[in-house]
Amino acid sequence: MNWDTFIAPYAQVVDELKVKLKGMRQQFEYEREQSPIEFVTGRVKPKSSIIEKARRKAINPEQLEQELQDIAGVRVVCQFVDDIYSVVEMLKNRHDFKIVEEKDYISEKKDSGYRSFHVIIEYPVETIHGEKLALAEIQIRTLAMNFWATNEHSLNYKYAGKIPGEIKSRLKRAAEAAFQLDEEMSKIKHEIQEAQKAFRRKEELKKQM
Ligand code: 0O2
Repeated sequence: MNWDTFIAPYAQVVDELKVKLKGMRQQFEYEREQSPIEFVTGRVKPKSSIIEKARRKAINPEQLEQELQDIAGVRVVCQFVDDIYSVVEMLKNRHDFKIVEEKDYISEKKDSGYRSFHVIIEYPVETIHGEKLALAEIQIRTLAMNFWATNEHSLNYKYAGKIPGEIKSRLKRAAEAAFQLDEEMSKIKHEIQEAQKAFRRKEELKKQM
C-alpha cells in the first residue's frame, strides 16, 4: 500500500484530536476557569520510527495497526500532577472515542525514570472510504515530566538507545528531582492559581481600557 494513503487517516486523527483538546483548554478560558491543560501537541510517527519500532518488536505487517498504538500521538501537558488525573477523567467522559487502555507510568515509573500517563483510544475517523477505527495514544504529563522526557529522548537519539551508564544515573536522579519539583508545586498549587487568576484579571482590565 502507498505510504501516504496508509498515514492519511492517522494525520486526520492527530489534527482532530488537537482541535478538540485545545478546544477544552479554550472552554476553560471562556468560563474564566483555571484549565488543567497547559498546552497540546501532536504528531504522526515518522515512517523511519514506525519501521524501526515494528522491527524491534517483531510486529507482523498485518498486525501493524493493532500492535503499534502510537502511530497517531497527542500530548497534553499540565501544570500540576493532579491536573493529569482531571484530564484523564474528562477523556473518560467523552463520547467521541473509546478508551481501550490506560498506562499509569506516574505511580509506576519506567526503569529509565520516565513518568507520564498514557491513554490508548480507539478513534472513529471518517475517510473517503467510510469510517475507520484508528488507535491513537494520548500522553498526559506535567511540564517537569515533559522537560525530563524531551531531554532523555534527545540523549536516546544521540546515543542510539545506548545511553552511557553515568548519564543514565544522572537522568534517573534528574527524574526524581523533577518529580520532587512537581510535589512541591502541588503543595502551593492554590497560591499559584490565585496569583495567576489575579494576573489574568489585571490583563483583561488593561485590554478593556
Ligand atoms: P517516540 O519518538 O516518542 O514516538 P516501548 O515498548 O516502551 O517502546 P510501547 O509498548 O509502545 O513502547 O508503549 P509505551 O512505553 O507506553 O509508550 C511508548 C512511548 O512513550 C514512546 O514512544 C515515548 O514517546 C514514550 N516513552 C516511553 N518510555 C519512555 C522513556 O523512557 N523515555 C522517553 N523520553 N519517552 C518514553 P516511542 O516510540 O519510544 O518514541
